[in-house]
Amino acid sequence: MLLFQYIYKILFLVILFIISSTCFSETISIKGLVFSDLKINEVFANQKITSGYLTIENTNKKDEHLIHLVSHFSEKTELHNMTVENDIMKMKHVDKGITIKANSKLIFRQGGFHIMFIKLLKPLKVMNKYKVRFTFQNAGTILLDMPVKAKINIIKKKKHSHH
Ligand SMILES: [Cu+2]
Repeated sequence: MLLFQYIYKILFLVILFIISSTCFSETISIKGLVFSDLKINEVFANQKITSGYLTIENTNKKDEHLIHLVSHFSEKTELHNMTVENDIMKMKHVDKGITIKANSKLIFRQGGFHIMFIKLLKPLKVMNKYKVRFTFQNAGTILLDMPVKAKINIIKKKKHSHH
């Protein structure tokens, strides 16, 4: 009897794990653009800023240009890039947008391109999804749900200085 209960519990956990992992690894394909690995970094206590990441694959035969971003949960949403100048990592606001060449991928990552959500207007909950409006030159406006993910590694990170 007890053994069965135990097996059921394990089975339940395995199913839960599969469901949650597939939920968070979804790929969205719109107008030849494939979006994956969407993520907003967890926000701690009184933090009023956070970053977002994703991968955009351009499967079209034409170059695409990501021009503009808007969200309802932050006063400003900007495209940023990290560059190294004289051995110092600097963050730059990419105000002219980013080109995603035909048949290539743009990967947002820590230490590279990222989305900066500035002056958060409400607390963001881990596991919840928040809408972000992406504007592309060819594909137009695309609304994406970006999930907030907990930071798993508690490795000391260099402070990402802001503005
Ligand atoms: Cu930034």
